[in-house]
Amino acid sequence: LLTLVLAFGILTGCAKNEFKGGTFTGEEKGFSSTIKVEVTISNDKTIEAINIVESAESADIGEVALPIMIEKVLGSQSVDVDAVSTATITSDAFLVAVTKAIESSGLKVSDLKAKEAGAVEKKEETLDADVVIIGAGGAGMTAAITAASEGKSVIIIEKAPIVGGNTSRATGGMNAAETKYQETAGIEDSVELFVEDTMKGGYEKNNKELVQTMAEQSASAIEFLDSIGAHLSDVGKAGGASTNRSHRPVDAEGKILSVGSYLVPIFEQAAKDNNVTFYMETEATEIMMNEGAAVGVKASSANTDYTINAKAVILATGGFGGNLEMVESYKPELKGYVTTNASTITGDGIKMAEAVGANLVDMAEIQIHPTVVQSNGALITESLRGDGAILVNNEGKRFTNEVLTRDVVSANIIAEEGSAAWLIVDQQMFDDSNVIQGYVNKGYMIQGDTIADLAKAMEVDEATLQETIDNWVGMVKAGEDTDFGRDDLATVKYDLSKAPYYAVKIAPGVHHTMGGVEINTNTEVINKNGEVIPGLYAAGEVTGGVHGGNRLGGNAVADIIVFGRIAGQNAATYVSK
Ligand code: FAD
Ligand code: MEZ
Repeated sequence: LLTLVLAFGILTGCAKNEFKGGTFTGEEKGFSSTIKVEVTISNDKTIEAINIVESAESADIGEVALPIMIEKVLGSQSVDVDAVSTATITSDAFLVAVTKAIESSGLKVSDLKAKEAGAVEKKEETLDADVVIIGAGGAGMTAAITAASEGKSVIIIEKAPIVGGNTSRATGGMNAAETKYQETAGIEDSVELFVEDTMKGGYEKNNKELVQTMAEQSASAIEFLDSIGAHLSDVGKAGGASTNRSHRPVDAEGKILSVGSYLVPIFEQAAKDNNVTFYMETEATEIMMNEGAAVGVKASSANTDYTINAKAVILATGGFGGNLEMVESYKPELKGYVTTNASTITGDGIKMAEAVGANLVDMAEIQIHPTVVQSNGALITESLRGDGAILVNNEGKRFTNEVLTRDVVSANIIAEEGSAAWLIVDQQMFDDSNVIQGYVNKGYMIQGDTIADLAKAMEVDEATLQETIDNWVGMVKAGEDTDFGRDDLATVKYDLSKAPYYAVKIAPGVHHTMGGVEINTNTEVINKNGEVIPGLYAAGEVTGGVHGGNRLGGNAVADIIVFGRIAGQNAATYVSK
């Protein structure tokens, strides 16, 4: 949830033909930070230099804010400049995000330099904890809260400048069955049905015991979230689910919120309240072993090399969807795809675990998500389709059941002309969703006062789009999708009958890495001989097996909370022995 206040201004005193950027501030719910940036742009619209005047706290803020600022620059100024200055970027993670943001906005980057680290002499420091956790995403922080609330001393190491990882990006919701929120809404569901849907969605390649554990403990995971002040009270539909089980937060006015940016500040606060110690911008490089058991972690920050002695280690580093080289090495056909992932999600935990003998499973099972903005990898949440948004092709016609599993919807989009499609929502959906309002504010969606206006903006045939939407409204009213057999039209939340309309052009992008470190239902890491590696636990996207050949939307947040709790609990028990 990012609200940006742009305070943009051309710096005065520049020589003629020289342009320098301006400053802006960003504010994010739960914490705030300020970034001040000077940008130098040459007359061929190459960014010659970026000077971060004040250090950025958040790579994500940079990813969103910088393109907006650059757009303002290029939109409000004829850029006939020829100035070069040296860039000073204070954080490598931020540099990566900024570079990605600039490139995705269609500009060239010619001279970005990371601050020279040369002069800093590194210290060495030894730390001790009962449990050390690598990665402050959803799985890591859930494990931390759980182990710390058992009275254990917990250190969590995070290589990014902010907590949250991919969890901060999670949008649509968290799957859970037999919850009090489903009961209140009169939704019938069961653990068995949740298991069945997940196994079917994963082509039965999933580790069924892990799936059973996730489904059985999903309702208590929702209770756990309630206990720390996170209430996922609205229940929507995700692709491949037989019923509504995607739990999501709403604001005081009942508007739907993104699940991840809602949860992460609550996790962070709960962890701090339980005396968990965070080491930020600190990268774990090695799991320390003694006589076959994990006994700590080596890690490094800009000025310190750490040896962290611990009685148990929990890996929670996420997957490798932000490392497109690694993605390509396991699945060459994904070369050239954009990614929805944060740039820090690079498979480090998988590599560290493999180095100490862990078995890896399902590494080639990598998911593409159907609805991704191609200029920057921004995900357009599947929950919009679950709520009633439709997909149309370049002719303005529907071509798929929108709530099939995401691998199938992706394949159906790829089969269309241009391998892309449009997702359409109406004013009612816009009014009820902070998420959609965010997409419009970020410039992802175009608007039309009427269907004809929207068709013009999309450059599709007006009569065809009109017919598609009229037909859809009629089918929702009748409760039956006679075109593509979508089976939820009797209960779908919105019918697309209220103008104005909004559309976003999308195509598939790399989204989730289903493979990773093998674990058992206690989250203990398994070695290549099928034995437990004592003291080593893993939870979340770093693991493999839960999602098999295709993850269902909403199942990753269930995975990280359920297995994060199990990892925290079992690590605490192990260190007490
Ligand atoms: P992450 O949250 O990715 O956290 C891993 C952390 O480890 C990161 O902070 C990273 O910086 C850190 N780290 C990595 N390597 C190191 C190292 N060497 N040293 C120190 N720290 C390290 N799933 C759903 O169920 N529902 C959704 O609605 C949903 N929406 C999504 C939307 C987007 C755009 C994306 C990308 C994913 C979405 N997912 C969703 C998937 C889900 O968000 C992730 O699978 C899940 O959050 C992963 O959580 P995690 O804790 O395992 O890892
Ligand atoms: O589980 C997911 O990845 C998910 C629901 C994403 C989304 O479309 O919101």
